Amino acid sequence: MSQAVELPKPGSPPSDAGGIPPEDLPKVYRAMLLARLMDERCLSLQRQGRIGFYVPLQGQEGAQVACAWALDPSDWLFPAYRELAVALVRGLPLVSLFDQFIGNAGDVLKGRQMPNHYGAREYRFVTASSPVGTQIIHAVGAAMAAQRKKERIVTVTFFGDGTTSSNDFHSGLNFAGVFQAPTIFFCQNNQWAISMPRERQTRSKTLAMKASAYGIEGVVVDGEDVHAVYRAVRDARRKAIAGGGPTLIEAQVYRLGPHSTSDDPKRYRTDAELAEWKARDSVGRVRQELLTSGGLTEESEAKLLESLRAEIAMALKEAEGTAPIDPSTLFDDVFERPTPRLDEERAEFSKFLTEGVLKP
Ligand SMILES: Cc1ncc(C[n+]2csc(CCOP(=O)(O)OP(=O)(O)O)c2C)c(N)n1
Ligand SMILES: [Mg+2]
Repeated sequence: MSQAVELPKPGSPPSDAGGIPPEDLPKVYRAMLLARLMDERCLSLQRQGRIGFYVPLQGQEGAQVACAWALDPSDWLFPAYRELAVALVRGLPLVSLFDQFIGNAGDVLKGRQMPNHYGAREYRFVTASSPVGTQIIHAVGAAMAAQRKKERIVTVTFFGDGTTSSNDFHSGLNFAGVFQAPTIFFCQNNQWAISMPRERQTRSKTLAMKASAYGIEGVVVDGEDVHAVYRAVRDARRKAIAGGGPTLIEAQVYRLGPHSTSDDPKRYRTDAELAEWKARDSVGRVRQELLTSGGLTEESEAKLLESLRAEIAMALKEAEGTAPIDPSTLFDDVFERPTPRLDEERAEFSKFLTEGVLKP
């Protein structure tokens, strides 16, 4: 494994000064555990054929929760497909996530996205982008709009190491640099772009250094250290709001699981590499910090796990009990007002659904 920066040794104590407020740390840990349990559940649901597709996030919980913790609910988020923990911190209800995974009548996206491509306007969490990097230019555009409207918000876009090779990454950073857009580029360098290792992705020593070509500040943080991530995002947000422009943050993490439910990482990486990163896992580090400070005991943790599992099971039960989406809703939202031709097509389709015949 080639590392761009020196990471702390496994088991190192987390950095503290100016990190996550101590009173928030139990809530941060709860969010991290919820994300991990949801992740396990969604993987098994896909294996059982109850959802079609899922993109796991294990190993990236700390970076995601700490980043989301440092933001304001008024900030707009432009995620890729792996940001489940960000969505949970934002407040997207579990049941609405399951509704989207299943594509039932409760799905706010009306079954028009692939499973796992959730989003919710209400939480300023834009629908996940699958073509890598497209969300980056959207985030910069939204930040430029906010800037013109004098709104004191930032936009945050999430993407991976591989995405720093996409055209949209470079276009986005260039515009953001020129216009000093209040955007935080949050890159989770999880060391792999499917089966392509980080060192074969680019000759750049770090991904953060790519920012300097666009006149933007780039910083590298240990993404398994929630305090370091929180500080970096909080500082980047303060700077952007004060008119200081964008920041590219490279959070060094590791994808512990497969790229997606269609991937088998055993085919391209070693157990030794996995073990090395597991020892640095943010979940274990925050757990240790809380056990040491007395913010958590083995008993309180067991209770917490039980209640989170129950919360997930309840939401899943509700979503699985919701009716399938009505296929004729596919004619909704095509135009602001339906046209006569669209109404005719809808009627024809409804007849097909009930009688199984289409007009010759
Ligand atoms: C424009 C485009 N090219 C290729 C793909 C296929 N693809 C899906 S995910 C992925 C790897 C992305 O890696 P990275 O940016 O590191 O994010 P990660 O999946 O590791 O979180 C690729 C190449 C795609 N979705 N979009
Ligand atoms: Mg990656």
